[in-house]
Amino acid sequence: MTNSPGIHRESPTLVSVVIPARNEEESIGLVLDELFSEIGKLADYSFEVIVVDNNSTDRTAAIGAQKGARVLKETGPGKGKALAKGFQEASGDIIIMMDADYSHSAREFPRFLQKIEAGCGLVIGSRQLGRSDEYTPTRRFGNLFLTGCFRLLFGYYLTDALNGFKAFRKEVVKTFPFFSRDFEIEIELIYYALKLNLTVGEVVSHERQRFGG
Ligand SMILES: Nc1nc2c(ncn2[C@@H]2O[C@H](COP(=O)(O)OP(=O)(O)OP(=O)(O)O)[C@@H](O)[C@H]2O)c(=O)[nH]1
Ligand SMILES: [Mg+2]
Repeated sequence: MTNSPGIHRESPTLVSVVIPARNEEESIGLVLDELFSEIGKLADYSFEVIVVDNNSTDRTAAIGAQKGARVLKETGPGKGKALAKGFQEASGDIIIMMDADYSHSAREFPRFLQKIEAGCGLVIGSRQLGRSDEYTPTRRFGNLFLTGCFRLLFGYYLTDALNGFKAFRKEVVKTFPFFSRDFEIEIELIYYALKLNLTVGEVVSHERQRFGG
């Protein structure tokens, strides 16, 4: 981070940003423009940016590459499969995953990274704490239900387990094979972090309205 007090490093920590994207040509350029601008301010880290596309029928992959991301193609369908591919290819010590629809902002990266530096193995951006422009009652209920389950099963209080804006240490995705096809990968990630006895934390995160269809 820019001039973070007390942090002096020999070489910057590598962070891999993994972005699953399917038919996001309207937003992926904006997301990457904001991202490259923000990471330029974080001097204590270096970044690799990976967009994982599968079966897009629009210009998502072309725009991703043109903006400077490494674009991977996953043949199997689903966000879960795309993320697993990105995790496999990521070489950072820390991985940040975020959506391609402009809901998540790289401006929030410092919060996530600080929480990891403070000892968390996995950090979730919480829309419950940071509010959302597109939280529906069904989503809120789903999240509250899951929150309750986690509390009962693991004694953990999480306010927004399902958010796709997360940061974690590489062990979380380099130790076990992933089975999820779709959005259940959010739970698989938390499960693996807990299995590794890592601390799971949350940061305030604001969800913007998705940009484009
Ligand atoms: N590669 C890939 N990415 C996907 C797939 N399905 C969804 N995504 C991406 O995963 C992220 C989250 O998907 P969204 O469609 O935004 O899901 P959501 O936020 O629950 O729903 P919205 O309210 O429509 O934004 C986005 O970046 C999508 O492009 C898929 O099959 N393959
Ligand atoms: Mg979305």
